[in-house]
Amino acid sequence: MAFYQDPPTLGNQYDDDRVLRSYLARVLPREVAASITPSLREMGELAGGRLYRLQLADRPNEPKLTSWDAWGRRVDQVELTQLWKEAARIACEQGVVATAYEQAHGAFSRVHQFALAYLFDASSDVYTCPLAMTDGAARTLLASGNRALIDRAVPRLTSRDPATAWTSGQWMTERTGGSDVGRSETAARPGPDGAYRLHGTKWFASAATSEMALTLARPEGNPEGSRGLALFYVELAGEAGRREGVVINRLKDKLGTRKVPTAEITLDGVLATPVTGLTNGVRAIAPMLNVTRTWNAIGAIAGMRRGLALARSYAQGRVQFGTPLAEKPLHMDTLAELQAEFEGAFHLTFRAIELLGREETGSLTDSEAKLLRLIIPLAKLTTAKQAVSVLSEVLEAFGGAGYVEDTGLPRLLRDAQVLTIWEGTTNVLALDALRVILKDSSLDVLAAEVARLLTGVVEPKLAEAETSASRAVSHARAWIKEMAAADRPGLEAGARRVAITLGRALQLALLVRHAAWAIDRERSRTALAAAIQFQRNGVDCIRDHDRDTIEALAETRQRPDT
Ligand code: MFK
Repeated sequence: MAFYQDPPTLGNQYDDDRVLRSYLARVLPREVAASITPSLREMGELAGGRLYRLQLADRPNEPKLTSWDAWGRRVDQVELTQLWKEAARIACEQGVVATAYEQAHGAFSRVHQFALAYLFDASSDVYTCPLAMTDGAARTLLASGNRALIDRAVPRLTSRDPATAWTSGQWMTERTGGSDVGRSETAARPGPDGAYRLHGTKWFASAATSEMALTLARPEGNPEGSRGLALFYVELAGEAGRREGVVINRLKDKLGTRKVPTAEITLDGVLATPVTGLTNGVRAIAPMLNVTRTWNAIGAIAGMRRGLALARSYAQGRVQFGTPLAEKPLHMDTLAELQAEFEGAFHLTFRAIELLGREETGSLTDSEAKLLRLIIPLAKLTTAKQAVSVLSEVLEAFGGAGYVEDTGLPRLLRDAQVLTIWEGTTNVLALDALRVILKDSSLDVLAAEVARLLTGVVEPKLAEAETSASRAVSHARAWIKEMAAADRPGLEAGARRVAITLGRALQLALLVRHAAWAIDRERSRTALAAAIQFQRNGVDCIRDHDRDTIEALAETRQRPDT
């Protein structure tokens, strides 16, 4: 009899997720947990069942752009794949955005909503991209106070009815820069009627099928730089075929996120409404950045969790050298390292989400507001890096099968790579975190958060992890203080290592807190194992010789032959 390997399988993705269920049991009041569990279980069933099967079947398909009709008319129609059409319906009906705005459970509504998004994401081939932008647009419009735009768009962006729901684009990137947005060239010109029309090119317009977009443009006569930009609302809904004043030049040929119809578009006089004045567009769109960066972290933890669920299932069924991989110490040690990274990333992401929920319900203290401003870039950049490295290892855990497209596994790694790039690269986010640290006392707040998390932990096996977390924060504080006083370029050059150290220290402190709770309340030591393993994986990435390196680099730069 010829041998055929059984593929890995998935069960209900809520019931199978110890980390999610244990976390929710810790943070949610009992009645909130009881009320939201059916919706999470339903999403878990879809994500491990029907939607997952559709995802595998839809794997070879990609969105298609038709630029012209048979008779030569420009149409610019984007046809989505079956998976995305189904994902759009499910996301809408299950309230993957709406739950946050209905606020049935006050500040915990954000936890509920992002738990749904986390379960949904890994089976949706990044349909969470348009959802992230939709959520960000709703939050930005609400923050703007523009009553007419709020009344027009927010009910549609947060609808549970697929017939009337909208998604939003976020058109920021231009050829001049994805990071240095202040160099944007798109011009906003008022017509005789006073209405603005936009002229320019957007270089990465993700999810080109949205019914509206928020975008930046420079009103004519405004100064250069980001303060001269304004935030505009562009409506694209309600027309079959081509959108007036918007030309889709082509869809991007990307490494991953192949189901996302990311377009280069020309804005050729499209009507646009200023959202909040005619200046300071970057400041006005910042609420969107903070929401979409949180979604980015959700994408990272969902990808890691899916990769590990598949790798664990495979390890049970794959026999090599006489025993299943699941019984091989080295294979299980490798998976344990990855699991610890996932669990750290999970707890950091959901801590940011708890704070976001409190901000939106007006229950955030001043110091929590500072923590939130810092924790979002830290969570975004740290979890994205973890996702790439964990998912690379996950592919390896399958041997050759992990490298073969029709297993569906390579997509996991390709889709993770974007998480380090869009919504701000690791370096841009590290500099954002550094700016926040230098501007206000948010590092004091972060240190206090770590101290709070570690207070009252009595389990002796957690002692080393506690010490690592608090030492890493102290090291980061001392390093920043020294470098800020002495050497600005050195400070900037080390920003990524400091940011990752702070992200990892917070992750470890959260793991310790959760492990102590799980020992006490669930009589479980599984989270303890993750905390110990995470500490062994390493926390502090700061290099004390950074300053010497910078000086050496500065010297070599002065020599023309190097
Ligand atoms: C599952 C995954 C889902 C993810 C979906 C993703 C969809 C993909 C769509 C995209 O990728 S869209 C492109 C995303 N682009 C970026 O994220 C831009 C990256 N670049 C930056 O973030 C730069 O740091 C930034 C453009 C913000 C720098 O610009 P500037 O011109 O140097 O701005 P500056 O002076 O730092 O900030 C201007 C104001 O905004 C300041 O306020 P004030 O005017 O009051 O001084 C800042 O404090 C404020 N600000 C900036 N970032 C903020 C913020 N406020 C709050 N939160 C922030 N994050």
